[in-house]
This record gives sequence, C-alpha cells and structure tokens, in this order.
Amino acid sequence: MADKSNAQPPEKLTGIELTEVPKTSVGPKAIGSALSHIKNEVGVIKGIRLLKNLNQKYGFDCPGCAWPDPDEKRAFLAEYCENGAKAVAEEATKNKVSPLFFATYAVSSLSKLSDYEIGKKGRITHPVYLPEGADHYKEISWEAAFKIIAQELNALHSPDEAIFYTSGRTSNEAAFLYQLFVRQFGTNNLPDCSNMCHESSGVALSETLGIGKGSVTLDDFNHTDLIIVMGQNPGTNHPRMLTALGEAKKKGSQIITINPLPEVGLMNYKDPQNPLKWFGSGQDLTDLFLQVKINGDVALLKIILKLMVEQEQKEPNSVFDHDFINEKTYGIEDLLDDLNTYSIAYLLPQTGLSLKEIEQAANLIIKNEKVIICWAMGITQHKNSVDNIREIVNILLLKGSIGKKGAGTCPVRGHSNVQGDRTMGIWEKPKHDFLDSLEKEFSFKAPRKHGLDVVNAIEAMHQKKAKVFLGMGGNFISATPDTEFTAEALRNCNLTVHISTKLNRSHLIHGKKALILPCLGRSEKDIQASGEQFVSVENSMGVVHKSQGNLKPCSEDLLSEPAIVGRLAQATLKKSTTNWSGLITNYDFIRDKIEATIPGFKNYNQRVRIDGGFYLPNNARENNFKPTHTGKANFSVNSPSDIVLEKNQFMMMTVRTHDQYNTTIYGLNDRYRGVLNERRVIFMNPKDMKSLGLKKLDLVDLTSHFNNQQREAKGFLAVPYSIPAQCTATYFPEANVLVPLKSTAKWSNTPTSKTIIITIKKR
Ligand SMILES: Nc1nc2c(c(=O)[nH]1)N[C@H]1C(S)=C(S)[C@@H](COP(=O)(O)OP(=O)(O)OC[C@H]3O[C@@H](n4cnc5c(=O)[nH]c(N)nc54)[C@H](O)[C@@H]3O)O[C@H]1N2
Ligand SMILES: Nc1nc2c(c(=O)[nH]1)N[C@H]1C(S)=C(S)[C@@H](COP(=O)(O)OP(=O)(O)OC[C@H]3O[C@@H](n4cnc5c(=O)[nH]c(N)nc54)[C@H](O)[C@@H]3O)O[C@H]1N2
Ligand code: SF4
Ligand SMILES: [Mo]
Repeated sequence: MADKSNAQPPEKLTGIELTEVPKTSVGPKAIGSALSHIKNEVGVIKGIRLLKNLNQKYGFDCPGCAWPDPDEKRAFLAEYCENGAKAVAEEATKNKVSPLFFATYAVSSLSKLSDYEIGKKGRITHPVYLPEGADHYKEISWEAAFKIIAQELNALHSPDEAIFYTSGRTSNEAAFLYQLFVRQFGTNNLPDCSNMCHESSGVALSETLGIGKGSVTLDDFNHTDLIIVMGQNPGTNHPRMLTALGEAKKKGSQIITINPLPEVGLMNYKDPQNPLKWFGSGQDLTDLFLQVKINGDVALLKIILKLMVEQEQKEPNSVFDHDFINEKTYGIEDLLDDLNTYSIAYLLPQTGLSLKEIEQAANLIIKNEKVIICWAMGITQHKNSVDNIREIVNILLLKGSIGKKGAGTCPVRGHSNVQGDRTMGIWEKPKHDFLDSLEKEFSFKAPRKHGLDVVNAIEAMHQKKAKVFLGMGGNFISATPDTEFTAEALRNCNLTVHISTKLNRSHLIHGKKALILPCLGRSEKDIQASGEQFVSVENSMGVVHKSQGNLKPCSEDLLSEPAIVGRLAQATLKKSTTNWSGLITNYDFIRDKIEATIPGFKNYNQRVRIDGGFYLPNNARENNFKPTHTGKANFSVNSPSDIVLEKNQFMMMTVRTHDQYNTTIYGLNDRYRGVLNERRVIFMNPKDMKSLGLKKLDLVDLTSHFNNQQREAKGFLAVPYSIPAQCTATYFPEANVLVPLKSTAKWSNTPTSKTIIITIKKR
C-alpha cells in the first residue's frame, strides 16, 4: 500500500527494543530526555535562552499543549515539562530546509520517508513553489506567491470551492485576520483540527451547559474533593497537569482514572520541579483505576448513574443536590426514565469491569460533594462521543457539581491555541451574532451558509467540488483519516498551499500546483513597521495572555502569520474596504478590531499586557445556563455503544507516543510504555495474542472493517500489554489509513480515531 501513493508512512521497521514499563513518570529521566533534545536540535547556548523564556509572564507560550500556567507562582527557569522542552527544541532546530535542499531532493523521493525523517529535515527558510508537473520546489518571491494564490482563488466559480484549514497553534491575531479574509472572500469553509479533536465536547457542552468550553480554572483543583480523569494520558500529553493533580491530592482530593491502559504518569509521578523527590518511589496519583474497555464509557457512566439513583432512593438527599436540580436544570425525569430502561446485567459486559469496581467509583462520587471530571481524546473520538460527554454532564448536574469552586467540567484541550482560534471565529458553523458584528465593523456581507468541516472538506476535494486547499499550519494528510482517500482528494486540487514552520508530508502529497509559505515560530522575534510585536493565545481554561518570542528568526525570509494573511487578503480581495496593510503594522490594531467584534475582550490591549492575562467570561463557571435552548442546564438521554464485534474482530484505538507531537515525531521511543526505537507496533492483550497463535513481536497485518469496506495497513509488531480483551492500540499517524472517513461521531462528525474495528493476520 505504501508504495501505491507514498501518502502513508513507509512500511519500514526501525529495530524495536522492549523494556519494562516504568512504575513512575517524570523524574530525572525526563529532565535528561528534554536536555538531550535541546542539545541535539538547538545547541546548548541558544537552548538556555529559549528555555528561560518558556511560559514566563514576559516570555512565549509553550507550543506543547493547552494546559494553563499557574496564575500566580511561576518557577524561575523551569515552568515547563519534558515535552514542552521537546516542542520548542523541534521549532528552534538548527536544521534548515532551504531552496538548495529542494533543488537536491525531489518531492517524490522525500515522500518515501517516514514522518519522523521528514520532520527532522527542519525549518523551511524561503517561500517555494511547485509548478504543475514539476518534482522540485523552487524559491519564489512572496509577491509572486500571493499572486498565484489570488489568481487561483479568483478563478473559482464560487468561493465555496476553496478550503481554508487551521491547526491550533495559530495566534488569536492571525486567526482573527484569517477568518475575516476567508469570510470577505465569501465562504465559511473553515475546517480546523478541532473537528478531529474536541468538537464532540463543544457540541455536548453547548447543548447541555450553554458554552462549548470547560468550566473549571486551575485553582479549582486546589478546592475539589474528587477528580475523575477519563480517556486522557496527561503524563505524555499534558505533563504539568500531573503537578496540579499531585497538589490536589496533597490537599486531600481523590483521583479516579478511567482508561483501557494503565498510563504510567497517571498512576505515579515524580515532580520535576522538586529534585529532592526524584530519588524516592514517586507519588501515587490514582486512587481507583477502572480499566474500561474501549468505548465502554457510556455503559460505565450509566451504571454509576443507576447506583447514584438507587442510593438516593434508599436515603433521600444523600446524593442529589435538589436545590440545584430544581432551580438550574431541565429534564431530570427523562434521564431517570431512560436509566430505568437499562439493566446493569446488560451494561456490565460492555465495560469489561466488575460491578464491585464500579460500585467503588459510584461510592466516591456519592460521598463527595465537589467533583471535577477531566477528559480528552479517549472520550471524544468515538461514534457516541457526544453521548459520552453528555453522560459526564449528567453526573455533575445531579451532584450540583458545576458553577462552584472545586467542581465542574474540564475538557483538556490539545493544541496550545485551539480554543482561542474558535473564539476568534475559526469555525465552519459561525453564529449569526458573530457574523452580524463582523459585517457591522468591516462593512461587507458575510456568507451565512455553513461551511465544510474536515471530513466534508475531504469529500468535496475528492469529488472535485473544492479545488483550492490552504492550510494555516498543521499537517492535513497525516492528521486526517483514510490516508489514501485523502491523498486522492488533495491531488485533485488545482492548488495546495501550506503556511508552515517545518517540512511535513502535506507539502509532499500536493495539488497540481503547490506552495509552501514559511512563517515565524512562537519562539521567534516578530518585528513589523511599528516595532517588535507580541501575539496572544487562550489556554484550556479560558485565560487569554500574551506570547512573545525572543530568538532571532531562523531565516530572514520568513513572514509572521498575521503578515501572510494580511498580504494574501490584499492580493486577493480587490473590493475590500479593510485596511489590511495598516492592520499588520501594529498588532494592537488587530486586537482593537477583536475587541470591537467579539464579546469578552473589553480593553483587550490593556488587559493582555497585565502579567498572566485575563479570564474570558464563562457562563457555566458563573452558574448561569441561560444560553442553552431551555435557558437551563439540560439533562440528556444517551446511548451506549452499539458496536458488536465478531469473534475474530478487535477494537483498535490510535494513540500518541511519549515522543511525538501529533504528526511531528520527536523520536522513536515510547518510554512510558516500554517500547523503544519503533512506531509500527500493536499493543494486545496477551490472551488474545495466544488465541491468535501470536508470540511477542510477531509481524502482523491489520485490516479495518466498515460498511463492507476494508482498509489495510501492513507490518506491525505485536506487543503484549495490559489492555482489556479484544482491545488493541496502535500509534497515530501510522494507523490513520485504517480510519474510515465516513466513520464519524454523531452530531460532531469527528473521525472515530479510537473505535476502529480490525482483524489481525500473522505474516
Ligand atoms: N507531547 C504531546 N502533547 C500533546 C500532543 C502530542 O501529540 N504530544 N497532542 C496534543 C493534542 S492536539 C491533543 S488533542 C491532546 C491529546 O491528549 P490525549 O487525549 O491524552 O491523547 P491520546 O494519545 O490520543 O490518548 C488518549 C487516551 O485515551 C485512552 N482511551 C482511548 N480510548 C478510550 C476509551 O474508549 N475510553 C477511555 N476512558 N479511554 C480511552 C487511551 O488509552 C489514552 O490514554 O494532547 C495534546 N498534547
Ligand atoms: N488516528 C488519529 N488521528 C488523529 C488523532 C488521533 O488521536 N488519532 N488526533 C487528532 C487531533 S486531536 C488533532 S488536534 C489533529 C492534529 O492535526 P494538525 O494540527 O493538522 O497536525 P500537527 O501534527 O499538529 O501539525 C504539525 C505541523 O504544523 C506546522 N506548525 C507547527 N508550528 C506552527 C506554527 O506556529 N505556525 C504554523 N503556521 N505552522 C506550524 C508544522 O509544519 C508541523 O509539521 O490530528 C487528529 N488526527
Ligand atoms: S504541560 Fe503542556 S504547555 Fe505546559 S510545559 Fe508541558 S507541553 Fe508545555
Ligand atoms: Mo487535538
């Protein structure tokens, strides 16, 4: 398959070594790993300058993840984690992809490399162009590049034939300008990485609580009784969350972890900021671990809800917060009726757990008043993901555990500004109020028809209904499902354009013509006509704050993201009355426009300059649910999984290793799962391996099954692991070819990257 189109990572093994799964995370090994990445990619002296500014109030925001910085205390020199250090090392790398590089290497030969090898080529230094039929990118001037894009866009029959993708690193300022450009051009085709990530959270939370974001602040972790962490691997993906969990435990909170894998970081960790504790046995975090089957969460939560109802009936007022339910909520009767239609005997097998374990969890929820529930991709990337999240909300509402200190919803976001991008209007389904404000402020007629999300955009390109693709960051081909189908879709385009920092596979699987527009990274100085600029971002808890790089840009030929958008808009929109060139001379002018159009940004320029930034309004946090369709917090009725596996079938989830940032592969190790130097592995239950006659490290081929279609990925090594029966795990993006494009979540249309039905064949 890999040879067919070079769209997938090659089927090439790199020499696996298995080690014992460590008992604890972080500690000195993490520091060692971070420093060695910094040393190899960046060099020691520049590395120190880089780390000194990471996550400091005067410095730049870590591009690693959206976990918030502490409001008050910040450790000098060390307000970051191993994976934050790796993320900046990757961006500040010494390696350069110059015009000479492109003259030397053909696109067709580069596409045969793995994502790891492609990423390690480094930062792109000049704008480059691939004309139709050519196999080498060539340097092009910025002016000429903008002209090509403008010509292609303006030659389309309809603005809806263009797709404008966004990944979640883009700053508020760039995102605001970008959506304004796209809407003045005439379309809402603004798919983003959120479509593949927390879209299900947005849908479920908007409907039930009237805001598509979480309700808790970091300080809530200091005041809670119980934290439930579901479908999330913070030791790798949000490492400093472990510090918050550790602090919460010291203050007496308990932690339940719900996950098919015993993820090391959540079980036990060593605080990297406290060297005195590095050499002990670490701190146990999880009090109760429920090793649920993949996609067994709704069934599990339903049993918990049933046990809560049972206890409340036995002992009235011992579980429910009746005042809250009466005053603030709607629809409890429907929930209780629905719960009656399910028996525990029916639900239990879907969870893979014993009733005793679930009773322990229910008892902790029953006896504690203030509960925080955190979740990430293990909850959002299933067919019934919206159900998952609404069921989480049902539990919190029955307890009145929302809108008060120490309690609430905590969807932990991925990309460092994915939440801010949405606030700025990067969304294919914009609200009318928002479009009204844009129209008023910028005197144009905004398109009202909903645009295409990621999955629909791929379909449209495949059907040749969309002909130009522009990506503001990200790596579309490697991040999206159904790699071969998506490759055909991109190849159908007349033009593909990527605004990027580093080389990635999306530059190599291209339209008839292609452009790469290289931009400044977070860590670099951004100087415009009025002098040095800063940008702003919003973290997972709704804090907007500034971010200012301090390094010399890796090349003199880079533009900032806002400058690229401003100049592109100027080249494309002949009738626009917006002063695009003026806006990019000083980002304060962009922030003034944001303040004029988006609620919550009053005195933006003044408040963003305050150390630590400011909180955006959050109705759920303020115990106000008026924005929902009933004007109250809504209980909901939800469905467990309807998937029934055949005897030889397995459920597969795709997860991240400890050494990658989505499609950017830092290294080939997954230290916390004991796998070194290999990414083509499939984690399996040892009993399942035995029943298939598989031994450790046997080579297998995988086939996914959906609507009578089959997709294949060849050459994976079987690794016995602690995972429930009939459940398996592979790494993203190697296994994306198996994710069917049309297998998506109800209501959010998120690809089901965590529920893929496969069969496994020994070579
Ligand atoms: N270092 C690093 N940091 C990152 C990223 C990165 O790639 N590298 N990516 C960023 C992004 S964009 C995001 S969205 C986040 C992702 O953060 P995570 O969601 O933590 O990432 P995944 O690796 O997808 O892990 C999903 C977790 O859910 C569990 N899981 C899978 N299926 C189920 C299920 O059905 N039920 C339950 N209860 N659990 C399940 C898996 O075992 C795994 O622990 O991290 C962000 N931060
Ligand atoms: N099978 C499977 N697929 C998944 C997932 C999964 O769990 N399983 N997770 C999904 C999730 S949660 C997400 S968020 C998506 C991620 O999808 P994307 O956001 O599209 O992918 P990334 O790998 O984060 O993008 C990396 C690229 O962004 C560019 N870049 C980095 N920094 C900057 C910057 O500052 N500016 C600009 N302009 N470019 C920059 C670099 O060129 C780099 O190669 O993938 C999704 N796909
Ligand atoms: S937790 Fe996330 S944001 Fe914080 S330093 Fe680590 S990677 Fe960066
Ligand atoms: Mo994400």
